[in-house]
This record gives sequence, structure tokens and C-alpha cells, in this order.
Amino acid sequence: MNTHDIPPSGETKPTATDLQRSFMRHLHYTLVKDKYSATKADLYLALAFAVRDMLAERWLDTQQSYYINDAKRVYYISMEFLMGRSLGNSLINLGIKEEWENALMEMGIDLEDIAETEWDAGLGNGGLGRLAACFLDSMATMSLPAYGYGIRYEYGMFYQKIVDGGQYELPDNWLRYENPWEFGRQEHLHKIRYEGSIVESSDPAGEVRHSWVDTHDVMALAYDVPVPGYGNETVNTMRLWSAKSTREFELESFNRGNYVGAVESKMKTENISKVLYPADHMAEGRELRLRQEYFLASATVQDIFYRFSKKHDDLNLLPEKVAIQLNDTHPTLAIPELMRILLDEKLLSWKTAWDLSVRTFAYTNHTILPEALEKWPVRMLEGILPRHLQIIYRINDHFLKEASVRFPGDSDRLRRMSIVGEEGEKHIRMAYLAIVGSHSINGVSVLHSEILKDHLFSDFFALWPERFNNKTNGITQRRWLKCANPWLSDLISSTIGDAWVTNLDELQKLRAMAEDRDFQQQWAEVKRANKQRLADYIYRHNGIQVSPDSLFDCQTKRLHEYKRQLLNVLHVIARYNRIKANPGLNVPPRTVIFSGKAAPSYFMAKLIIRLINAVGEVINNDPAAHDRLKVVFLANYSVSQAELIFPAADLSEQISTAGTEASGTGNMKYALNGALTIGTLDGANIEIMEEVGRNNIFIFGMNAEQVEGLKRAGYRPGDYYSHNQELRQAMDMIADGSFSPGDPGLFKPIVDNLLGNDPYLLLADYASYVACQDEVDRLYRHPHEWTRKSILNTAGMGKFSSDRTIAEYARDIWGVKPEKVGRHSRRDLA
Ligand code: NBG
Repeated sequence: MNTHDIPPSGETKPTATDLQRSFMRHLHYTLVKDKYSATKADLYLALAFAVRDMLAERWLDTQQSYYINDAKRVYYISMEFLMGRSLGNSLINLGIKEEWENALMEMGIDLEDIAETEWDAGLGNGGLGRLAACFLDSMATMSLPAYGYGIRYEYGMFYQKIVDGGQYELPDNWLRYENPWEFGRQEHLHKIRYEGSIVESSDPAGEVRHSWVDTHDVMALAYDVPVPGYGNETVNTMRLWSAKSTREFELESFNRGNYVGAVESKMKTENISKVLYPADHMAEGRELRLRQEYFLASATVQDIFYRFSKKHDDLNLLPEKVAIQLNDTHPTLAIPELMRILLDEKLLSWKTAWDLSVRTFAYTNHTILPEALEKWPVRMLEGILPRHLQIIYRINDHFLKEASVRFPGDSDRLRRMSIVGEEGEKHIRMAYLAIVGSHSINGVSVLHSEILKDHLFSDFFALWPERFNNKTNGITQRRWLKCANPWLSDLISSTIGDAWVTNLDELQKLRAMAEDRDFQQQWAEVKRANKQRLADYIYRHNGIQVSPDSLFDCQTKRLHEYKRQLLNVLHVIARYNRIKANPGLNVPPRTVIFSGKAAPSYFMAKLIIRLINAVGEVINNDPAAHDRLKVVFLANYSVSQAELIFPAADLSEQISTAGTEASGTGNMKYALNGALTIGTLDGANIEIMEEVGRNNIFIFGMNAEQVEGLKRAGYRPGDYYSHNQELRQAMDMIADGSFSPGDPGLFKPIVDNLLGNDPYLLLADYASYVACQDEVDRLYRHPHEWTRKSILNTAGMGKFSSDRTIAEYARDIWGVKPEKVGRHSRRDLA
């Protein structure tokens, strides 16, 4: 096989002929297709394989450099990685997109057209999973020796269809066609044990030792995905685990009579990596989820040990060579798993093992919503992970002793802080286990980190103030500006150069251009073109015609009551009523766009999706609203769809109840693409306001303190309903079936919930929100002013690069440094 169609990295760029030859070779020899039989998907695959070849040398070189230089590695463990498509991002990070575009064009192939056939890798629910993906891009771009560890779910986030206005879930069979971005590594195989029992014995020194016996085992098989950095030689690895039955290896020796039984039990164990749990902000109490979490934790810790042990015998070096970041509590079982290995297999003392472990682990919290905080019943752990339960109990004993020295006699506080919760069914509080077992605990925005210290984890903050820190989230500008918005990227680069791609602070230079009429016009033209592109998509998918000259008002994110899509809907209805009541009303035309999935079991969120579609049905078909208001719900929100929406947005809705959204990252993606934010003083909105300037953002509603104050004083939603005629009319219409004539009571639960307790204080913020929307209208009438602010938003986004976030993690928590990738010979196998 000719391995050098394409010159290796670092040398001159390949010619069009090199690229074409590589492409054709893959089409013919890897896929065995020709111009008569190749489908669009084949063309995509041939391209993907050719691009992959270009990553191979750098990937091998990177891994070898880390090994040879014995670099300290960081391991980002996450149950979710929401990667989206890989092709476009790889082309951009390799700096070879244009070359491929041209080479393919000469063969009559449109790159953008075939790139569309790539199926999203949707192994995540929302913000938490996408953050992990942005972090991988930043770590590779910053040449950090980093690994992402996750699960290779056979089915990712469900595919959402809207049928009769409601959400239907279809399985996301993303591996149905070949996935060119993964490499099965049959040799990286770890045994994961479950159940069984514990045998105690004394070692010669009189220490009690434990063996875990009669376990039921599953194998974890590695699949590696390359993560290329931008403009450098680094290609890091994301390693995803897939469950394989151990039975497969024993099948032959199986009693023939029970052949089917053997296959059945094989299928059962392989279920572990079958499906991503689609619940966002909702802890799943299910046994299969616990098995998944341990599967990830154990396979990863074993793998880390294996890599560490290739270079070192001295376990004391562990924290100097390894940093492990826990992405929320989902992988927290890695803590007792590491302890188990250090105690039971490496025979360290408790004290030594615990000290090494704490210095290795760090934990990021991503939400304060109580229903999202993981608690595992002791009874369940006892059955599935008996040894880990023992270790957790011992961790708790030691911890409570330490805490009682700091808080003598304060038994209330100690009970509150215990890792073992006693109210209701006895359970393990995973966040507390993560805190006790980590040297660093961080929130994801300034406000959120303050709330962790002052409220959710205040007892732990009193005990260990030095462990708490903030790392405000960020997003990668490679995907969210350069890749998703090529027209704006080109305009920016032709104006201030392209250093912003790796140093987002460079965008500041746009400030000087904000008043420039020519520049404003070009800026507005790009926005309009992106709006046209989205309008076409909307027409194709929803059959609704929307005008690119209307204000695109977007709220795209998971459907959740705390995010308050319903507040947005109330405003839409009020706006509609104003137009109806005053046919001559002169308001700037708006297109209100929603997109987002609801957890399949989340009744209220699904009902809100129905309501959005029902309201759209009425408004979009009413000639009275025709030229002034449209409502669109786009099905199946995903990374790829988001890449179309952010560049086209004028207004970004970030309207969660203050104190509930830990950070938000969609808010950053919108502003980076020049949308103005309408938002509350919540999460990272506050920091966005600080960066873009108070005059360039629409802030409304109560702040977190006021929210707390109102709740304490006794919140009465009914008062707001009675005193606000517009609000009352909108709510009455929802309740009386105006949007569900065939089923008048359909939406009643929504209104009952608002009037009954309105847990997210929609009604309290309503008037302020609508007044703020009126201001939005006023500004939109002044296109130059609007565009000026749009430019200033993009210009102010430097802080929100995930490169900045990762630099802070690397410096403050991990102690890892950039590692230069050397070229290594591969001439022989000796
Ligand atoms: C989410 C928060 C967001 C935050 C992302 C990433 C979970 C549990 N949390 O506000 O709701 O931006 O995490 O940190 O998904």
C-alpha cells in the first residue's frame, strides 16, 4: 500500500493531485467503489479516511513524545462527550480545508455537500457534554498531554421528532454506518467486576487485607478517537469504552445445551454501554446507570495505572504524573476504585493510599439543582459494588473524625456533612464523596462558585476553603466561530488578522471598527446571509417561510422549567395579542425560534414543547400576524443544528431564574457570533455583561439574592397574575384551550403549576422581561446601532474561549505543561 499519497505533516502542503490520489485510493481500495457505485456517503467516507491518514503520523508522534518525555498527563473523565461532526473540524485544525475544497471541486465534488452526510457523535445531553468536547479541542490546541475518557454508547442522545406538536424519541443508531473516526483497540482490554463478596485476611504485618471474589465480570474494550489540535502537531486521544461479555471468550467451553442461555447472558452484560441516559439535570436511580458509572470509572483507572506503570514502580509519584478531573459526580466511583487498587492490589497503607488519591483527583460541579445531585442507595451499592461500599464507609469514618476536630460537638453539622445520608433510604451522597476525595472543587462561573461556597457546600467550604475555586466555562472558537461561521470568520480575519483563532482576546481589535459604517455594512451582510441559510433550513424542515429581515429571536437549549422557555412563550402570546388588538401596530417583525430536547420522562417539559408548537400553529396561520410574528420549533437540536443557528441569531435568550443556571455556554456561542443577549443576572451572563458592557446587553429580572429574598418572604404568583392584564390574558388563553381547541384542557397543568407555586418565579420576572423585549424592539429599529452592539459583543468575547478556561485548570489544578511533539522514526518495527 502506498502510505505517502500525502506528504507527512510539517513538510510542504500536499498538492491537489496528492489529495485526489489519496481520496481515490480510499474510494477504490478501502470502500471498493467507483464513480458508478459510489453514494454520497461513500464520498464522505473516502474523504474522512484520507483526512484521517493525515492525522496518523501526528497522532503516533504525539503519543510517543508523551511517553518518552514522561509528561504529566491529565485525564478528563466524563460520562458525556458531545462531539458533533469530526470532518469539518479536522480539516480546519489541520489547516487543510481550502486545499481539500479545491481538490474535490476539480473532481466535481462539493465538500460542503458530502460533509452533510456525517452523522453527529451525540454522546451527551447538553452543556456538560459539549463542554467536555470543547475542552478536548482546547487541550490539544494548547499541546497539553490530555486524554478524554468516556463510554462508547451504541445509542447516543435520542433523535427527536415532532409529531402533532409533541416530542417523539427515536433511537440514535449512530454506529449503523462505519465510523471512520474510531479505532478499536482489542489489546486495551480491562476486566470490570461486579457483585461477588469480600474475603478478609491478615497479611504478615498484621494488616487486614481484602479480596473481592466470585464476581460477575464484563470486559471494557477501548475505542480511540483522534483529537487534533489547531495549527500544531498535537493529536490527543479520546478513549471510549465499550462493554464486551467475558462469556464470548468462554462460549466454546459452554455446555451446548445452554447455548442460548450463554448468548443471553452475554447480551445482558453488553447492555452496559448500550445507551446514553437522556436525562439532563435528573439523577437516574437505576441500577444500569450505576453499572455504567462504575464501568467508566474502573476501566479508566485501570488504564491510567497501566500507562503509569509502564514508566514507574514508585506509586508515590502518582500525583506528580497523573491529574484526574471528574466531570460532575458521574465518574466519582473512580475515587474508591483507585483506593481499592492501592489498598487491595498494591497493598499500600490507608494513609498513603488516601493521600495519593486526594492529590490526584479534582471535581467540577455543574449544577445546584437538588434533583440532579446523585445519591445511590446503600442497598444497591452493597449488591453491585460491595468492596467499594466498604471503602466509602471507611472514607466517611476518617472524614468525620477530621471534621469533628474542626467542629467539636457540632453533631448537626456532622450529620449534614456525612457522605452517608440517613434520611429516607440510606444512601451515598456522591457530591460529598467527590469533595472529600479531591484536592480541588470548582464551579463553572463566578456566581455559581460563590453559591457552592455559600450555600450548597458551605460546610465543606468552612472546613477546606483552600480546596474551592472557580473556573468559568468557555467554548472553542475553532468550532463555534471558524467552523460554524466561515463568512464572519473571513470578515474578521481580513480585518484584524487570524491570531484570534488561538488567542481570542485578539477580537478586542474589532472594537475600533464598531462605528465604521463600511465595516458595519459588511457585518450586517454576513448576518443576513447566515439568516437566509437558516431560513432555508426552516423552510425545508418546517415548511414555514420566515423573512431574513425579521429579528431572529432564539432560545435553543434543553427544555427545562428552570431555563424558562415558558416565559418566552408568555411573551410571544402577549405580543400576538397586541398585534391582534391593534392591527396597525408598528413593531419590527420577529421570528421566534426554539429548539431543544426534553427528557423522555419529563412531563412538564414535553407539555411545553407541545405548547410552543400549538402557539406557533395559531400564530403562523393567522394572517393578522403574518408579517410581524412567526414561531418556529426546530426538531432535534444537535451540535450540527446549533452550528447553523448561532451564526444566524440576532437575539439570544438566556432567561433562567437567577441562581439556577450554573454557567451556560450557549450564551457564549451566540454572543461570539454577534447576537445580543437578553438575559438574567445568572451564571456566565453576568460575566458576559462585564465583558461586553452593560449597554450592549439586555438585562432584566431579579438577581440571585432577590430570588432568595422573595422565596423567603413568601412568593405569591397569583398576585402577579391578578395585577398584570396582559399576563392574565396570555395565561387564560393557555388554560382555556385557545391553543388546543380539540383538547381544551391540554395545557391546563401549565397554568395550574404557575398559579400554584411557580417554582422558577416566571410571573415575578414577567413584567420586567416584557419591558426589556420592548427595548429590544426599539433598538432593532436602528440597524446601525444594533450592528454596532453586535460587533461589540463579538469583540468582548475573548474571555470565553475554552483556551482561557483550560489554561486556568492546567495552572491551578492539574499542574500540566504544554508538551512539544517531536518527530519519531517509524522506519522499522524493531
Ligand atoms: C450544565 C449546566 C450549565 C453549564 C454546563 C457546563 C449539567 C448537569 N450542568 O449551566 O446546567 O454551562 O453544565 O458546565 O448539565
